[in-house]
Amino acid sequence: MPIEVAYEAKIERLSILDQNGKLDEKLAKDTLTDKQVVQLYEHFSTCRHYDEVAFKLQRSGRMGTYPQNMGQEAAGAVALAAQKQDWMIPCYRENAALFLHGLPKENILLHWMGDERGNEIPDDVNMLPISIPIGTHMLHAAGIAWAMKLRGEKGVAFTFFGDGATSEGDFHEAMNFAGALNVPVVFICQNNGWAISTARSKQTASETFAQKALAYGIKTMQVDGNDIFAVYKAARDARKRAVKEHKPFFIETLTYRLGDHTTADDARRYRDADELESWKKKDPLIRMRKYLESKDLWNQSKQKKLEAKAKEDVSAIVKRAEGIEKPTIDDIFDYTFKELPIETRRQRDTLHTHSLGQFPEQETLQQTAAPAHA
Ligand SMILES: Cc1ncc(C[n+]2csc(CCOP(=O)(O)OP(=O)(O)O)c2C)c(N)n1
Ligand SMILES: [Mg+2]
Repeated sequence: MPIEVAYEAKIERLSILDQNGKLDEKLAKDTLTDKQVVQLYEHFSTCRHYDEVAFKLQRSGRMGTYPQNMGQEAAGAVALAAQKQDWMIPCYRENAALFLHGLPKENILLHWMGDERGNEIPDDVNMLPISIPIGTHMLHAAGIAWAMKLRGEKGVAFTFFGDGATSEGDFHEAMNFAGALNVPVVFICQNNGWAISTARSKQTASETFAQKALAYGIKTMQVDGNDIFAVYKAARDARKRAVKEHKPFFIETLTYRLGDHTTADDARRYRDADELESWKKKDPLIRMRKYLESKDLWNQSKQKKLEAKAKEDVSAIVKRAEGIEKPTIDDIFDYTFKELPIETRRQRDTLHTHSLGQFPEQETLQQTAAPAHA
């Protein structure tokens, strides 16, 4: 028997708008309209300001940890490719896409303020709450896509995760499931170069993250993740294919985390300053602005207006998040058990009359005890 080639593959990388704001007109054909680019620029700029404000809220003790999205806003273009019936199953660095798909902007602040109500998704928005465990939500995405396929619905599940998530078992399980069962899920791997302090070079020996999809029979490509045209086109085409053929698709976006991992991190301790500087030049917002200015669609006065509006909008969002009625401590009891066990009922009933850690009087115990037959 001769030696035959059992499998050969190539991974394409798509780039349409370069870092100088220059557009490849041919590839950009039938993608985003000027109006959409302006809308996205305004939206992403507002998200960038939101990010800065969230950082300050944490620093001033008004919020818990927060993971800045700065530099990765272009992934939000996925939401323009998505339809209302599609699902978003996110990680924690996709604010721009989630807001576009209908998540109220105060929800993310509430989440990081430790308020569970930040995870309440409006009924008419197909989205799961942000996932802090990395990779686990990819299985939920594959399951949602499978359900849509079984029900004959024309929807797609878009799920976002990072380069670090690809080292989790859940990543492989979700990919295997999606490939073997042919379900309409679009995997978006945001390769931002780092998983906290683990550099991409230490994460995997694989030349690309995209090629991991091939092992599961899933078509795949890389895109410039800071290029809205490339992100949009890849997501739109993946969606079309997913709906038509019920097939998954994998997109690796090449992007960069311009901030620290979270407010609990200091990336200067492990990251090269030159690397950061080189990626600042590839910032998605800078190239969008250059592009819009080159087409006379943007100028300094519009920029000023936008900055003022973003300030106003974000401060209203913070006001809404901080102004929400505080939960009472009774909520722990009212929403954890369907029927309170006797011990817990005792704790609830004595909560308002005793300081924490004190045992109630014996009479109180007897008063609150349930009948023996209950
Ligand atoms: C299952 C699980 N293991 C470990 C962690 C701790 N952890 C939080 S973020 C992170 C790195 C994630 O890196 P990546 O997937 O590249 O996403 P990025 O933060 O860069 O957006 C890790 C290991 C976690 N959240 N979940
Ligand atoms: Mg990462």
